[in-house]
Amino acid sequence: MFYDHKKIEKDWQKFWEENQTYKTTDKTDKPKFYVLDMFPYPSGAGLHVGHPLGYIASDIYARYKRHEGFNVLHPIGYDSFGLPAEQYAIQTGQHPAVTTEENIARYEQQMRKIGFSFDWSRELRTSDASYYKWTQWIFIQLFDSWYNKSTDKAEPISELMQHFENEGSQNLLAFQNDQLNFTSEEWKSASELDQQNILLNYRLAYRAETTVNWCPGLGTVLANDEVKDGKSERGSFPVFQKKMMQWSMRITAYSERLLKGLQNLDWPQPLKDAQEYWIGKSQGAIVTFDVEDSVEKISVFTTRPDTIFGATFIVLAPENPLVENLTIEGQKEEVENYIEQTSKKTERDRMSDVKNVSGAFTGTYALNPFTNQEMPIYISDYVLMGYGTGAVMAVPAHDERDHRFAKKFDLNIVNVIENDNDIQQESFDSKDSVCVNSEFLNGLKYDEAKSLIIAEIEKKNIGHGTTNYRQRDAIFSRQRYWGEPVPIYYKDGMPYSLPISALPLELPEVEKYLPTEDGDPPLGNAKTFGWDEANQKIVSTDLIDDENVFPLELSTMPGWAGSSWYFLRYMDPNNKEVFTDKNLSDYWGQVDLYIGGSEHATGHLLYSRFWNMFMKDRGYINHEEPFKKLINQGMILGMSAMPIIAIPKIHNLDVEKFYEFNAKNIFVSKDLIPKVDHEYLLSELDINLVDELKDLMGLNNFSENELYAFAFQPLELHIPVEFLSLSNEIDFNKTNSDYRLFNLEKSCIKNLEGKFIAHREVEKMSKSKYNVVNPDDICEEYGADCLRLYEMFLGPLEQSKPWNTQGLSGVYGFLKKFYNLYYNEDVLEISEEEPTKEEYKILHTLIKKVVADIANFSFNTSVSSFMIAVNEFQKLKTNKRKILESLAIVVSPYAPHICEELWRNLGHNTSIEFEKFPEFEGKYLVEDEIQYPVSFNGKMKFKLALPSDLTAVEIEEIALKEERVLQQLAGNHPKKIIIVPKKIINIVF
Ligand code: ANZ
Repeated sequence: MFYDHKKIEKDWQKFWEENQTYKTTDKTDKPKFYVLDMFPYPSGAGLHVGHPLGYIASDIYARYKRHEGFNVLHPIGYDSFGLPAEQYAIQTGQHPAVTTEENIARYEQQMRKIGFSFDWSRELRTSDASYYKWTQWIFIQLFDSWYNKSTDKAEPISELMQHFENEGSQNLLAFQNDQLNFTSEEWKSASELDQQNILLNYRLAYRAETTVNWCPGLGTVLANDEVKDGKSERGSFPVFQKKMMQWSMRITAYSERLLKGLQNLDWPQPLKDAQEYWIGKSQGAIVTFDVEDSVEKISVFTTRPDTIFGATFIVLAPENPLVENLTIEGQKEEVENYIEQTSKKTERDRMSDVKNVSGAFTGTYALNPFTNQEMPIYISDYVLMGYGTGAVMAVPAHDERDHRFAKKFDLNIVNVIENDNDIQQESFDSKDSVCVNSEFLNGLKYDEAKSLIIAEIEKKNIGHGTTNYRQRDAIFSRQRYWGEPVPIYYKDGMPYSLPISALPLELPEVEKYLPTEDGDPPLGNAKTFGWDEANQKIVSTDLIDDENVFPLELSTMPGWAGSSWYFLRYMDPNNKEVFTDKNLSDYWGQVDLYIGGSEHATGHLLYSRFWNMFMKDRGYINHEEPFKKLINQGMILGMSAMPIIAIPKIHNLDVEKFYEFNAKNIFVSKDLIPKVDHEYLLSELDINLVDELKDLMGLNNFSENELYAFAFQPLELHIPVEFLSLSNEIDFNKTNSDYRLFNLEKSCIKNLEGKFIAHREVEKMSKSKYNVVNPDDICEEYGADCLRLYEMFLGPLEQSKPWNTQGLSGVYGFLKKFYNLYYNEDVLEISEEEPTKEEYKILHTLIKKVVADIANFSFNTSVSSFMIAVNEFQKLKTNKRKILESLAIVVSPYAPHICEELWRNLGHNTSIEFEKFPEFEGKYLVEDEIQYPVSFNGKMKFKLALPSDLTAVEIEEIALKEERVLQQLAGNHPKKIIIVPKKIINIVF
């Protein structure tokens, strides 16, 4: 029977849509299971075959869980705010909403073609006002909360105000920007503005001055990874470190919980390690140093207080506010120059540039409280302002960076730890080292010395033990258009949140998506973006008078805002009253399985854990961690195609020069390379071309032999993979119509059959490498079921693997064979007979394997098991209903369309999706016959089939009557018979 994948898939996709087969209900007695994919950013390029890899895996899992009787939530949506649509808008004037809409339509169409069992009725888009209304609502909750260290959770800001009212800042343990001290009276008599200022110090969403990468050329703040060598990656504009008022999220309040929570998550270890490293917990001490002839004091954070006897100088971050007061007149110029010079470097550059130490001397000295030695105070950019206190006590004998600095500036190096002389902090081994050079600590080991010295520091009242985290608060504002407006307005410069009733604060229309002439973000161009406080509505920007109508926040939220809580919205996506009904978030709870890329390790996955914990603190949901189990799918790599170029190997002539002279390229068909010799090339080369080459390169003085020595290598001139046949032959009809490759054919030396074979190389799949394979084409030619099976078949889910279109035909062949098991020629032929033991054995071997594979996310090995089983059934001409029905269910999570079709052909009129997954029965795998190898004097002569449940005595009895045994014995008497039941028969005579 012809396997008409196109018709079958179209029919079933229509059926699923019309019948809402995958619509999830919330009212059921079934246990729940939540399978989530990281939702895509709908880019203009559409999906390539690499994108659905994780979606196929999660879809198989979701379908399997439905067969197992779970109520499965398997939704999809779009992370649809973001930069590419905005950049496109800047270039073309096209509204980002329009581009986004078009891209989403394309994504949806592509995904529907692959037959995912998403509940499309729950689809959400972060750029829809009905969604971002709740993102803004969460922002306001964060703005209205503070973190109480005593209860270890976020609490409403009203409770903090109550505390201030009752006892001022006394007895308050909170996460805050600055340590504030005031009484209840002071609070009560403070002006409204002062009170708000105080509260801002505690809010979880707060505004503060932060050092950012400011790019005036682009008019925006850039993230660290958007800056390369002091310039913007896009446009190469200079980037400066600048202090700006920015919205931040107090994620640091959650550092310890984020760290602890990792222990109970079923996530890949490298991902947990990445989060742990990012959070970066360090235990140490804050120590305060007196400054000679000054009232100033310098606090440093150190993880190695045990080395304080070797602290010989102090280094401040160039931005440290102390620098100004501590710099003497004579050093001012040097210090200021240095500050100017380092302001161009990003923090990342500063941290990675460990070789080139630089700095400047302030001219003042601190005193080491333990040695009473003078410590010169320097500034250097290896000390960061945002970490610890922005100052270090430098111990050049035991810290590598301090050591380099001391060498450069000729400073004292005092060794205080034995066996720590390689000064590698990382290689510091607490077990072997002991303190030396100070009577106080001599002979002590690391841990003992550390506790002792911290106790001493505390006793001297010059510091205390402390824990520090590398993680910083997350900057939350972006000077961009295509993001969620921040629901804040300003009164006397102070931020106030909009009332909830005013949400959503819709993204206003603007004429230009660029910053305004005054340097305001693009929202500064909006004509209607003022807040009328009395009438509680958005009004014309012209009406802003700072009395009745106030300006709204002009920056928008970052990309991670919408993605930090979308998994909660899927539970109740259409609710207009709340972000999600509490009963529903209780029912669905954690995401049981989350599949997505490892690139989100420290961004999205940290932020969403933070928001989830916050929502729990405030009582909106009941679970602390959002994602119970997580899997990172690997990448599907592309097979790029490029021509092989012949490069003249002439002494004195380098390849660069060859191109500089604009010599014509000579490409050689790949299959010629092993055979090609200079003679051949010579005969193939157009003689004019040779002369031209010589001319161009001024090579007349070279002998022919020298000229025709060639090296061969692929040239980075990517040829679109769709221009190639399966045997990698380039179709010049296609290249000739591509402007980049217009002249390619003229420079090609083809093989004897007149073909030109390209070189293939594994690279990242990307539009820029012209190696992208579109899943639509595969669905068209081989079908979605084939694509799904093939993507799984490529290899273990977590690994990266190259795409190879050729492999599809094998899987397609399997599907045809599978389909035809149910047919005799063109007639569906199903027998109601009881299957044989052998048939049951094949089926149950398969069930066992597939169940174990799905549990281990080892989808690739299931596909080969399907192939083996179908081959075996085919050999047996199996057509028994009991086998074929189970087989269809077992294959259906992987290849749902074909299985639905077969299921219906078997006489069912409901979807196969909710059929119970066949249960594995071990009894079918028990061997009832054993093939015993029979050996004589140690040599195996033949095999004897015996029932598997015989005892040694019974086996011996039968064996000694066996004709072939008697023959071998040839009348001799056996001296010894060794029998191991189920294994061997060994006869010695
Ligand atoms: C003295 C010392 C001696 C240090 C020694 C290290 C080794 P982690 O583990 O990452 O927390 N440090 C403190 N604040 C800094 C800043 N703002 N910028 C750059 N470096 C800073 O690192 C903590 C250590 O890094 C601290 O301990 C301090 O140097 C330095 F043998 O103090 B140490």
